[in-house]
Parts: sequence; C-alpha cells; structure tokens
Amino acid sequence: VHTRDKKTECETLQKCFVHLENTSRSFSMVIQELNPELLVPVALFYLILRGLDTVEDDMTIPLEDKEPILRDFHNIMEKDGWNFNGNGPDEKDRGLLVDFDVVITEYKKVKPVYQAIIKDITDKMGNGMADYANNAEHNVNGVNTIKDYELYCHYVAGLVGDGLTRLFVESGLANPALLQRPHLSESMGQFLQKTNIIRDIREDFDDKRRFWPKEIWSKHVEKFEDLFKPENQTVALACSSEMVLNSLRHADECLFYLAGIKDQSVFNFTAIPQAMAIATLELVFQNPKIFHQNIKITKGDACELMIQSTQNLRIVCGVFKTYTRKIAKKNSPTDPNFLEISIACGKIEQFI
Ligand code: PS7
Ligand code: MN
Ligand code: MN
Ligand code: MN
Ligand code: MN
Ligand code: MN
Repeated sequence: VHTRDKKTECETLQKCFVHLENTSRSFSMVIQELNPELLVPVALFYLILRGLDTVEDDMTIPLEDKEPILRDFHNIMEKDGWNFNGNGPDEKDRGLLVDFDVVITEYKKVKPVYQAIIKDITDKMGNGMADYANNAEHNVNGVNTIKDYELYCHYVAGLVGDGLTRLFVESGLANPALLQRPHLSESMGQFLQKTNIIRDIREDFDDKRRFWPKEIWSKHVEKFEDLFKPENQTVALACSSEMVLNSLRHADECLFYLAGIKDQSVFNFTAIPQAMAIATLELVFQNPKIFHQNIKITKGDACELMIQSTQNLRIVCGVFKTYTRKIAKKNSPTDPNFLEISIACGKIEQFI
C-alpha cells in the first residue's frame, strides 16, 4: 500500500524520491509507505542526514574542508541552490550532494515544527561527527573508551531516534509518553548503529576508521590490526562476542519502544530495521568472516523479516526470540562473555 501520491508531486520532490531510492535499499520502501502526514518530512530528514553522512564517510576529503561542513550543515541545508562536488569519485552517494539543491527546496516547504526538529538534530549530529572525524579529540587512532563509543553512536543514531520520536509524537502517531523515556529512542538508534559497526569492521578498517573501542579490543588483542590475522581467530571472535553483547543489551528497550507506537505505518517503519538488526547480529555472532569481508543477511531472510515486522508487536517479539535463541545456541562456555550473553538472550525470552 503505497501512501505516496506521485500525481501531485512537483519535479523537485520527484527528484528527492529518486535520490531516496538510490541511497537506501531498506529505508526507501518503508518511508514511502509511511502515514502521509510524515512521509515527506521523514524522506527529507533521511536525505539530509544521508548527505551529512556522505561528507562524514568520505576519507578523501581533507579534515580542514570536512570539519566546517559537518559543523555548519544545519545552516548549509537552508542555503538556496547549495550543492557539493567535493566527494571522491568512489563515494557511493556523491550524486545526492551534487543535486542537493532539490532537497533544500523541498525541506523549506515542510511544516515549520517539523523543520525545527530536523534542523536541531542535524546541528547536533554534524557537530558530534566533527568531534570524531579522524585525529580529533575523541578519535585519535580510533575510539578509546566504551563511553566514547556510545557517545559516537548517540550522535549518529541515538539522535535520529530522538528526532523521529519527536516527529511521531508531534504528528499524533506515537504515545507522548515515549518523550518521557528518552532511553528507549536512544536504544533504537544504538542497536542499529552498534550492529552496523560490528558488521562493517573490515570495510571501516580498510578506510582507516576504527569504531570498536580500545577498552574492548585491548582485552583480547595487543594491537587493533591483530584482529584480522588468521592466527588470532579465537581471540578475535571472543572480542566480537563482547561487541555483540554490548549491542544485544539494547534489544529489550527496542521492544519496549515499539510498544509505544500507535500507527501501523510508523510501527512498520520502526520495526523493520530493528528486525533486520537482530538478524544481522545473529549472523555476525561467532562469524570469522566479518574480519575479511562484508557480510549480509540473505534476500530471502530480509523478505521474510519484512513480512513479519509489518504484523504486530507479538510477532516482532517472536522474531527477536528466534534470533536470540540462535545466538544462545552458538554461545560457547569457552567464551569469556558466555554467562553475560546467556543472560542477555534470556531477557528477551520474557517478552510476550
Ligand atoms: C531519518 C529515517 C526509529 C526511533 C542516514 C533509523 C550513518 C544505522 O556508520 O551509512 O556510515 O556505516 O550504513 C534515517 C530509531 C543517518 C538510525 C546512521 C537517517 C532508529 C545518518 C539509523 C539515517 C534511528 C547517520 C545507517 C542509523 O547508515 O552507517 C532516517 C527510531 C541516516 C535510525 C548514520 C546510521 C544509519 C544508521 P555508517 P550507514
Ligand atoms: Mn555511512
Ligand atoms: Mn558514517
Ligand atoms: Mn559506511
Ligand atoms: Mn554502512
Ligand atoms: Mn558502517
């Protein structure tokens, strides 16, 4: 059921949707089926943050050019006609920034209350990303403490959870009580981002970016690059288990968050990425491939998850249980975090 109304869309908005489809496989579909009140605001929120992330991710942009763009992006996104040609030729979403003026034009047509939320989150995220851009204070040779790791995940994902929750509540589609429990929207973002960081370890390493915190990896290996050596596979897997455990601890709060969503289209939009994340977490758990290549859940599994996550909370809890049971099955008593992982999986069993 596409709620998007193509006939009444002007040319710039159509171009925005082309960029949405080009930049995200998983999000474009769920965004286009959102409640009409939020469809366009959330699509533009996505494109603005995707643009910001395309600057953050590009390691060919010199830091002296990158930092001011990240810090000022919340003003840049309001400059009529602005676009950016500075990405390297290999940056996958460079086309969005080359054409960014269409996003700016459409953003300015959004209801002012929604614009204010989008701008506030972009301001905080851009400044947070700049703090962590390579060789900056928090990220000299990678992230150091678990606290720094969680602060990075707050900037790039926890804040998205906050902004989306404010949009859902402002439009009457979610329980306002969610705003009194900011931990829950934070966990929705943290769970997605931490799972992404575990899965992307090889790709990020090749890009000279290190998001696994030293406080965790140093318990298992002496140098970060040792994680990738075949002779260290056992300790590297123990390290990845600790990373998985750290992410898994958000799973129960994600299910509590989903219980606060009233609207079916918002439920689907919020539940699908979480279901994909728990399946991805199971896939990366005790999987030595993560240190050598980028792995993904199969198309078939993704389809199945999409169908299940668009039913109701009970079914989504069932999906979480299915995958935490698989994690528990792979969990080994020789793993230093065996007991903790087993407890974290057990917590999910208590849900309806
Ligand atoms: C506004 C829909 C639903 C309460 C582009 C959706 C990068 C995992 O780290 O490029 O560069 O490798 O693979 C989405 C909470 C954010 C968090 C965040 C905006 C869920 C720019 C998604 C998505 C909150 C910052 C994957 C966080 O990108 O990552 C909208 C509720 C964007 C959500 C980034 C990461 C997304 C991510 P990386 P990716
Ligand atoms: Mn990215
Ligand atoms: Mn990024
Ligand atoms: Mn990336
Ligand atoms: Mn990625
Ligand atoms: Mn990543």
